[in-house]
Amino acid sequence: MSNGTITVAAAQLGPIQGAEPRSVAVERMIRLLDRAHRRGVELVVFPELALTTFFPRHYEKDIAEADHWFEATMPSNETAPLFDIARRLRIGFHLGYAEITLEADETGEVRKRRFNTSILVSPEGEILLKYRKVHLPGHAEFDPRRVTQHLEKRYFEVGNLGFPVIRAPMGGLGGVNMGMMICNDRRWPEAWRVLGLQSVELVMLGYNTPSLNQEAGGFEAHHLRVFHSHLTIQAGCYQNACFAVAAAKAGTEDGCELFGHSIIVNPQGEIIAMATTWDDELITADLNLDQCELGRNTIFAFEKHRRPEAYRRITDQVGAVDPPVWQPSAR
Ligand code: CDT
Repeated sequence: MSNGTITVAAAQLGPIQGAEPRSVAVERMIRLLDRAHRRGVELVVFPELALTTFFPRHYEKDIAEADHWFEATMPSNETAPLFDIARRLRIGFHLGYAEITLEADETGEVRKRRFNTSILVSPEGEILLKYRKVHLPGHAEFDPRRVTQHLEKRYFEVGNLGFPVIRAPMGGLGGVNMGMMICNDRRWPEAWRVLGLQSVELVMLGYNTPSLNQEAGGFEAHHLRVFHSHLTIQAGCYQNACFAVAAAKAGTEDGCELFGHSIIVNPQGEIIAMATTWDDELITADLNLDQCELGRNTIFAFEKHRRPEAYRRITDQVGAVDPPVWQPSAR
């Protein structure tokens, strides 16, 4: 049986400055959608927090002072034009944004909750799937040693929707198994495997990654930052026999450099398209979903080869423990 081919794009965004309103970003995204349409693209992936600057670099003592970066509804007045144009062009899209919601927490208390969220929107303009970022990097309090803050742990709660996958029509195809992760999630093989265990064929992910790792004291070379980003996406695709479309925010935002290098990867782990600018840029590829079959039916036929009884530490334990120390046998 043929699963068919879908034409996809990663719509990398150049920098969005803190002072720029949503309407500027939305206009740029509409231009990219238009360009995508002219190239026959059926599904466009926009980055993480695509509507604003990467605001977790800005500290607010009172978290509520940061609420203006968040969306309380989707679509909102400002994002409705994006939904309208996509619907008119019959293009599906993936969008990352900061979500604020009044929702019950695990104790049942209804309160303001904030998540780093992405959605998948159908060519008819319907939200097919929502994901809330699970792996939140950075720190919760102002860190005076850092030149630039990374306050995701301050502004967002850990996502509570797991790693969902949905099968839905997309482009000319009757059904594509689609899942999402956001930025730092791509570095965690557990996230990929949870998607793989739901037969994901296409993983969409957006990211904002600074060129400088301040936790490494500036000693991690720029080329390694890009290498590690690509390495994790390529490994995730290969080990789970799926495609990925990874769209970056790029360039210098509010004085902080983001490294871009958006890519599209096939189930062999090969990069089949890559952005070469640090600006708004559309990279496209035709994905033949039959290419997921080889890995899925041979080396990564999960049902034949996985041994979950040997993986219990993965769900039972969070941090690493020390191994037992070898003792020389008594003579
Ligand atoms: N947005 C995001 O998750 N960025 C992280 C940078 C971590 S540096 C504190 C990433 O993993 O790319």
